[in-house]
Amino acid sequence: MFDRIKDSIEKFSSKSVADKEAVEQLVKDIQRDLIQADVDVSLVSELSDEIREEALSEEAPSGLSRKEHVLEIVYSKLEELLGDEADIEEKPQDILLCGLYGAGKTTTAGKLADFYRKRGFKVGLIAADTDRPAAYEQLEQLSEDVDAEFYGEKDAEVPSRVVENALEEMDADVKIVDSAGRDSLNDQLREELADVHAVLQPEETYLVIPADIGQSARKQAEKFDDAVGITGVIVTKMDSSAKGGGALVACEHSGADVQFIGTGEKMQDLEIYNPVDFVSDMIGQPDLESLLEKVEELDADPEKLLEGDFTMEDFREQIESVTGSGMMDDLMQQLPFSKNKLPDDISQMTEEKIGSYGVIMDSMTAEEKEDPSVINKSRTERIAKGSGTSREEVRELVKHFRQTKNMMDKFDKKSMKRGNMQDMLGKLGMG
Ligand SMILES: Nc1nc2c(ncn2[C@@H]2O[C@H](COP(=O)(O)OP(=O)(O)O)[C@@H](O)[C@H]2O)c(=O)[nH]1
Ligand SMILES: [Mg+2]
Repeated sequence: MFDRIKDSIEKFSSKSVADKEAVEQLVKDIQRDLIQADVDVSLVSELSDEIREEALSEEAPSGLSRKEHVLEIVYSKLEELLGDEADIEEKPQDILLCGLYGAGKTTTAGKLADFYRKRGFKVGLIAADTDRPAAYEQLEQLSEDVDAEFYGEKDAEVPSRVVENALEEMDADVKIVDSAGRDSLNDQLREELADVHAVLQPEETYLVIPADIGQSARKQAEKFDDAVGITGVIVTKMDSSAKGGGALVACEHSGADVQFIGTGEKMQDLEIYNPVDFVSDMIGQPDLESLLEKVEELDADPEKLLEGDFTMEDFREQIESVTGSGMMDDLMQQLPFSKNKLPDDISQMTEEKIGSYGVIMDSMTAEEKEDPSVINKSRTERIAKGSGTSREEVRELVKHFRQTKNMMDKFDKKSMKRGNMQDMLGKLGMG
């Protein structure tokens, strides 16, 4: 899907120097590639600005070459653009699939059945497409192929009634409902889906979208969300469209996360959405591996990589030293930033919160405290477990840290680092 970007990155990698001209060329190439993949122009322009700014203004950390530094920036920006990794729960659940004609709903129903059956669940497929005569047979056949229980009623007219009966008849851990599509989301479809939803009360309502609609996936996701309340999107036909990238980005930016992608017509052609995989592909595995290895080596000696940077430990010192003293409040008043750029009022933090932050930090590795940007979904999970807190709390801490770091970066880092607030207050004429 992102073959073009891969080529552009290869072209950049093969240059002897990563000078301004090379960076500009890379940004231009990636821009063109993303627009060809039908990614929203304003998002593309934002991303190019960010890459350009960071790659040209930041010094490469010692130990990384300039080229490696640029690649790392590109890598993280693309990952950001592609949104979050899916969070698929492997537990008993009811799933409703909805979408327009030909989106791949029925095929995906079969794929999901296969996915959960392989993970040890008893799976049932329910044919609630009463609109198309052949829909019943298609799903029945797929059920056989993937070894799932099947429920359908030939010549049924009311989908919600079929689902009602299926729920009584079926003994499955994971029940997947295949619904009817239309050419567009009209009132009839809206009503039909709402009725099915009310009867099934599914844990997951996935909108199935074909990759070839590109960035218009965003509008569609918003419309279906209004109509039935979707919990995620499955983008199909990623194997056969050049606009898949645009569709993924559009969904992720509509607030509806992509959960799975369909990559072919066969039952096993379903993947959990993971942007890191895509980006790894783009950067080229060997390059990326050597880059990450290098970063890891540097991590062993954090002084070298992040000299002078504001770390999680500094953050801890700081909240412990200034909260409750009223100092932070005074300071905030003096800062030349708009209100919305400020961290959620640090001075209001309670002892309790400081305590829980401390416990969370204790569950982080040295690497994570040095550079919290490595804290991905699975690390968040581990830290939450280890500290007996929730993922939300861990995320909140990381966010809080980031906001503070952004603010601190604008000050003399060294004086902040020593926790010497007096220094800073002095500079502001308050000491
Ligand atoms: N290449 C490819 N084809 C797919 C994929 N998913 C579905 N299809 C094809 O798209 C067509 C419509 O699929 P179907 O499941 O019947 O769509 P529905 O109308 O939404 O139920 C069929 O020919 C499928 O084989 C996919 O991920 N890749
Ligand atoms: Mg169908």
